[in-house]
Amino acid sequence: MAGASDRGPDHEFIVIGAGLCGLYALHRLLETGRDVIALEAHPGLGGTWYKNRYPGCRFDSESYTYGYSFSADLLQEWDWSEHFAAQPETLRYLNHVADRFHLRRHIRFDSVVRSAVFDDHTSTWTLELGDGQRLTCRFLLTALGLLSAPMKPRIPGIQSFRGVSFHTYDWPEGLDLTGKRVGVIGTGSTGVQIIAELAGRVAGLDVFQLKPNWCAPLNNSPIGAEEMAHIKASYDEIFARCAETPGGFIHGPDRRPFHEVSREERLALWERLYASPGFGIWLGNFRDILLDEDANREFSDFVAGKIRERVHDPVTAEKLIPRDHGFGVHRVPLETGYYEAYNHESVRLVDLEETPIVEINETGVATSAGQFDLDVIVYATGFDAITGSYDRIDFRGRDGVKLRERWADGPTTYLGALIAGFPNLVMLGGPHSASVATNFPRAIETSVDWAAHLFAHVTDLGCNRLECEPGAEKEWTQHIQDLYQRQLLRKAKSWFTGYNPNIPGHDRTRYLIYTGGAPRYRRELDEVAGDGYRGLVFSSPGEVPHLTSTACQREGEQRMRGVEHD
Ligand code: NA7
Repeated sequence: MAGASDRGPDHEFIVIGAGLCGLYALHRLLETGRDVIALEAHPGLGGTWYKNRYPGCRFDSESYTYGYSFSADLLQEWDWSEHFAAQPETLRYLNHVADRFHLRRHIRFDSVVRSAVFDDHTSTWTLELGDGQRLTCRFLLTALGLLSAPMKPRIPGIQSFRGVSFHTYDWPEGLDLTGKRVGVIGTGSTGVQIIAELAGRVAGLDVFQLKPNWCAPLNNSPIGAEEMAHIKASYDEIFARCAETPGGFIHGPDRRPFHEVSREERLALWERLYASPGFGIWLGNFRDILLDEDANREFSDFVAGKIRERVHDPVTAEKLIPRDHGFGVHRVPLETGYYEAYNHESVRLVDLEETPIVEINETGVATSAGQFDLDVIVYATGFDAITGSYDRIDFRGRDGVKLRERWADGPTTYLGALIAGFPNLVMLGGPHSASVATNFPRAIETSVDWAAHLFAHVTDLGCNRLECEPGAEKEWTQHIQDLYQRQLLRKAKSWFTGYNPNIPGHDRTRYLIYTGGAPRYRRELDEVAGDGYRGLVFSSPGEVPHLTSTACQREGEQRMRGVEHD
């Protein structure tokens, strides 16, 4: 495939995606006078918040920790209405940001990227869009989202259903469920939010549960004018707090050794956390709960007790208590009235471990226990997490190497940002970065800022090509795997470990996320930058790219040293 024309590439930078991360990348690069556009697959911006429009969709990050931190004016002019805002408000916020910083005219909507091919001779990327158009750029940035490749289950007869059916990512606009018999398949964070919202509001709700998750109360509430004014006056402290916690939230772990704290004290803390807003129960709990089997079991028993208190029917309550993993080992869905949903007469829990789905037919779902006739089937079955959105684009690096094939057994990266053999491609919030297990905006600001500094360095050197060394990628990928070994989550079968029952080959651990915590991740990025971008090679087109030090890099460094000495 041809690369850039003699005039050079169409753009210096292309960002794929105009969600939370892509918007910030666009802003950051425009601010420094770069030539950049963003390509967005959908007709509107917002990514996750554009696509997830199901009833009950909302944050479980505190709203005021979720906004961008880069502009004091923006922080002061935006009011959040709830501690955990619902999707429409977040989407309004992102549109406000796009307008406020004049980003919209740099975004090309309805632009699905089908392939991205690197041309070794010109050091450019050529992108082919869904409509056949081609665009070239020097540097390609991916802001594809973590959960943007929806997965429906592989169930016989799924096409034959004559009612309305869809994945939660494609909730039909204006769908009225009044008087309908609805089936929800899947009880992850999404299913849990939908089930709580629909219970008692539809004629019948059948929940098809493969395995239960440990859920905990969101404890949401409105933010009044006075409280919002206080939040606005405290943003410096709020972001400083987020910067010091592993998850980038206001909740940080209690590092007291679990076994040295009395049972009474533990229970008092847990009661308080259960009644408190947000992820405190997961991320503000004893750190040992995520590391030590005994501590985890004791806390899981506490939460099981809460489920038994909240669900009236004891048989249903037992079915809602996970047996295969402890609390916090999977991503914890936060809920508002989820367990009480099962106290409605019109809600039935179908335990698929006991009575598996046999087929989907014209009128509904057939399990080994019988037929469930439905008007609507909602597939809340999750995503091909993190790498799925990469697999859906045909990325080809040096020598035509296909990323999809390189990553067949799991991703290999350097710093969660670079891939050996894929020059001039920088992933923002990609696999192996901290953004996956962190309050997303806090993490992507780190990734985007780091990339912006990297590009400034490339310009200062006078080079226009960057690439990571295979050895650096190997080391980082091993580091990611080692970090998992300390945590109980290494045993989990959830999207945190790349497990997905609907994707062939994803039935074993794939190491997808940086589990060392956001502060450590930032330190590691800073150290690499401080070391003159250790593990990266900078060059110009025409130079042999796999030398550890190229003429361009040597001359640039000498020049920069000269500048420093002047
Ligand atoms: P998740 O958390 O991946 O949940 C998917 C759910 O669907 C989960 O309960 C799965 O059960 C279930 N599932 C998957 N395949 C099937 C089949 N074939 N049959 C029945 N049930 C199935 O996705 P969500 O959309 O809920 O949440 C994604 C993230 O969005 C969330 O973590 C937040 O960060 C935002 P399993 O757990 O595998 O037993």
